[in-house]
Amino acid sequence: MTFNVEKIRQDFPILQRKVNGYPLVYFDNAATSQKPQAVIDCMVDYYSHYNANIHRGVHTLSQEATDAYEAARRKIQKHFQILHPEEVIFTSGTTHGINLVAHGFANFLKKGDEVLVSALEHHSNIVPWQMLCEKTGAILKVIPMNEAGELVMDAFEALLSEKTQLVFINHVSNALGTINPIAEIIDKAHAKGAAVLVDGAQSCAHEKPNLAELDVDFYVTSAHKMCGPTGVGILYGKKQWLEKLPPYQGGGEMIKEVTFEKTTYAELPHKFEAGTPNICGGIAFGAAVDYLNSIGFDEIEAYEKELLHYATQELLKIEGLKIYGTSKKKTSVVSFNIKDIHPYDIGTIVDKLGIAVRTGHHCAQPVMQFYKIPGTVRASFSFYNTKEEIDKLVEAVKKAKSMLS
Ligand code: C6P
Repeated sequence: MTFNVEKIRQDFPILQRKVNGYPLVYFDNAATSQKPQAVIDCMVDYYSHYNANIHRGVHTLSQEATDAYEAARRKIQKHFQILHPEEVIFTSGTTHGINLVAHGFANFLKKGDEVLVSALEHHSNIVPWQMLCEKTGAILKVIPMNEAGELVMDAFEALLSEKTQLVFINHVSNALGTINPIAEIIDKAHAKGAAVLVDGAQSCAHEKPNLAELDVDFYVTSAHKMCGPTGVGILYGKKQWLEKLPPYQGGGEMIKEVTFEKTTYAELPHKFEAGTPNICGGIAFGAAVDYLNSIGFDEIEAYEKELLHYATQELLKIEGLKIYGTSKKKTSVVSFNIKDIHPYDIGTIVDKLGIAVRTGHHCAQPVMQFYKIPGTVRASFSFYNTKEEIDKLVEAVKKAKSMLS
């Protein structure tokens, strides 16, 4: 398919709306992506025609819903190039997946063991591990970053040792857009016998990872970052890890047999899927994956690179504007500030002109502490954005600057 942004924009009904009297310019894609009609239709179809609980009923609706949910699991398995469908655990999102693994690792860690986190992480990939360390006496060490917002790989190698049990790292920094060298990190961690968890929340909308080839131990992401609904995501884990990890929650669906004396657990993936899941969300996640693949990840990557280049070039023409995160390897995120102006004020003024950006620490306070700033203005672009929209952002930021200086 040739990339036709105007045609693609028609797939997203929300892009037709106005905000404060101006056509919506949605540049908060790193927080959550917009949803194409195909995903919305899929959800309406589920609730209109075959809403039922799954894996439980012999009746037709339950069977249809179960089949659609399991078909979505296989679709997602194929998309992320995962070897076995039972290695795909449906979760409520990235945060849930990380907490599930951190909870399980309490069984494996002992006092003095080390776990490595990167300086670029979202709070979701910091706090659960701190809680784990408090519980087990393991030590959390931090892979530092440099001024460009890249990880210092020599320091990473120096931190790795036989004591390292686990490395957790995002593929892409949500605050800066830096793409981390995860293949290299996985290889080096494995050479020391450490397992690796990759947080794919910020990369999954921009590229298609090959998890089998990466040989990663755990991978987590959220559907809502990649045109799917909120409240659903996946945890991928290598079968041998998932079999070793204890269940995270107890309840219906995750059991083989329950007596008051003892409960035995269901096989994968159900062992980790207690309770009624987000059935509609899981099915719609499958529809989102289909949608993105129909556009094509090569096309998405190439187009977003153009947007990033253009936005960087045009924003830097504004005097006093500084971009945080200047790695050559970035997704389409521009995090910036203007000298002496609070990011919140810029965000508020551009919103009055219909432009949605995120302002603040982006749930990555350590990144802000590194730069000694309270936060940034973050514009994050998707394949349905245009250069004309970037021009509007540049004009709006200039206006904000003149009003606030
Ligand atoms: N980042 C952002 O504006 P959940 O909320 O579980 O779907 O995803 C959490 C999460 C974990 N890791 C990374 C790298 C993320 O970017 C996010 C979510 C959003 O940057 C909302 S805070």
